[in-house]
Amino acid sequence: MDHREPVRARLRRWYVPNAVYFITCVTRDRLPVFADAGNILLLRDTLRRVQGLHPFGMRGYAFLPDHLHLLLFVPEETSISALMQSVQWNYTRNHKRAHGLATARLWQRGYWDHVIRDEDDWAQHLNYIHYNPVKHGMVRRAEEYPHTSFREYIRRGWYGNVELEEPVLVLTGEGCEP
Ligand code: NI
Repeated sequence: MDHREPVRARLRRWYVPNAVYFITCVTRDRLPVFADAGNILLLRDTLRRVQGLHPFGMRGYAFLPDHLHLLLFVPEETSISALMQSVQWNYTRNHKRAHGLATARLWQRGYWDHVIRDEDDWAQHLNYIHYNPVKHGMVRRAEEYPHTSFREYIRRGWYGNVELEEPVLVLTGEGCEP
């Protein structure tokens, strides 16, 4: 499958209120926008600001150089597509401002989403997110990568002392691979 066309590959999109979404979005032409720690700070700031416009709960994240994985609680009043459009649009605006660019096309169009079905599905996707930097060869152990929610989970004791290993269940479906 072509990972660059996650949205067009899906003909229909539906909206589930009060749901947790696993989201993957990819930079345009795999540009390593988030290899720059300053851009990751800008992204974190953008996400916080967008939260004021389209309320959501951040449940997990991995910011990789050329794509993002997010686990988001989306309350009834928020539309996931409006939320993700806002994240991409506002990040681009902030990025242009920060780097003094007149134009910037930073995102591959759209994003891929999956509605979390149950607790097992939740755990599987959360582990997938936290293990992702290892999967992509960025680090050897999940805790070595600073731009995921893994350390916060550890700090809060939500993982106990268990070392994160590669998830046993492999995610299938479009858009998971990035
Ligand atoms: Ni990935």
